[in-house]
Amino acid sequence: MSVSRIIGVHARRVWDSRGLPTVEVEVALAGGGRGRAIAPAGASCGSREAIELRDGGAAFGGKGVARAVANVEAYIAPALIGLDATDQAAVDARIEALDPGPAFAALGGNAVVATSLAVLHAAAAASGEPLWRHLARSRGTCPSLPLPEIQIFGGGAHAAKRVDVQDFMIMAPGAASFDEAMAITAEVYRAAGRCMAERGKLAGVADEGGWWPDFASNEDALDMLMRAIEAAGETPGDRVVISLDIAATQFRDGDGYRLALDDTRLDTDALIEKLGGWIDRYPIAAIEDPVAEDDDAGFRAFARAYGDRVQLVGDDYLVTDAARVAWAAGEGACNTALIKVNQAGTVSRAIAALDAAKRAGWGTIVSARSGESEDVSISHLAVGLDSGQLKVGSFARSERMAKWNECLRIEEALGADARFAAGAPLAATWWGQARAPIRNGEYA
Ligand code: 2PG
Ligand code: MG
Repeated sequence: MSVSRIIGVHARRVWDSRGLPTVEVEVALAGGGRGRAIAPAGASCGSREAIELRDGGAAFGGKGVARAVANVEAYIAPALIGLDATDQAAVDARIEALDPGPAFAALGGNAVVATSLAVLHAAAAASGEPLWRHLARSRGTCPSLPLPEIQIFGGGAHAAKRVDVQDFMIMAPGAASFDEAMAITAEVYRAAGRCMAERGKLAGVADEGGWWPDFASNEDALDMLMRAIEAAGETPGDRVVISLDIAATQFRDGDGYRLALDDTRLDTDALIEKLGGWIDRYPIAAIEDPVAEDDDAGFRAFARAYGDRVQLVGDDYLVTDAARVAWAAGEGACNTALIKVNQAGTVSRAIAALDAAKRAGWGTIVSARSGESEDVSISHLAVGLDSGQLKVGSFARSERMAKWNECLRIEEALGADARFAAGAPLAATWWGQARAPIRNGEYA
């Protein structure tokens, strides 16, 4: 314990990929080990997430983090000094005891997540191992490289709601390695840029690095994605499949949904029918938050209709909460959990949610937020926790590429022991099923 005893916790304000303030925490251990982490930030947030503490007022659009930084220094640091960094559960329990509400509204979820992750990094440093190996060894799991889920077009809250769907993504479950999945995605991403340029629609990128969505309709974006996959020399539905984050909470309208781009209002059944039409028409293997976070009946109905054909991913719906995951499993409302540490607040709570999903036989996808930084913790979490899948945003901007590139380093370090997407057998199954309805050339 003595080398891994926490002797210092320090917070500072740094800046994220949207140019907004965020919290960085450094943890120092008696044996010289150090850990550092930066809080990410969402734009389309679930209402049950850990709450980001922001200063309000005029500066930085009210997004200052002076109070969150001060909370680390004044309350969290003194409570953690002397604790053993390798006992993450005890560290996180001590933080929870300071702010026993479910959402860390007093301390700030941003203060908490940066601290909890920094302690994890420090513990890995004390053990002399990279974080992914430390996690895998201490939990007795076999590390695996995740199947990447990568955004090609941004949308929704990440692109001024220029298109309703938030993330138009691809996965390459037909790749033989993480490295090959990156290479395939690189070609599709660049081809998408060329296709947009040919149409005179190339206009930079959205918040997560996906091409800016200048489309006439949501289907127009899907057709363009199909074209990009083909222009990259791939057959849609063969090595490459489509995945969507609908983020439907963002366009909830009373008890229905308003699709601004299509200028239509749909009830839950009509929205599900519309998405079902897309599943029939395009090689879609995963759909996240197809209905809003408060639409329990909608989640169950979607699961009944399409849960055996696509991954049904809960993000805003499950908010990385173990109890909600277990409850939703009982309801048959999802089959995959998105895991975002800052939704939960602490590393321990996030891992509990991941474990609950695995116990339910679900898939798990470790995920970044739309506001990110150079922090690569999630790459290590995905490998070390054998999540099976990793969602980071697009194939541009260094806050995204840092995480993909870290996975490449880990794959190389594992060498012959590297297993790719081994924890994602469900995704492979869904991919197989998604292939059946593909009819090439049937899209516009
Ligand atoms: C999501 C994430 C990442 P945000 O909805 O899955 O795409 O977005 O961080 O804005 O919640
Ligand atoms: Mg989402």
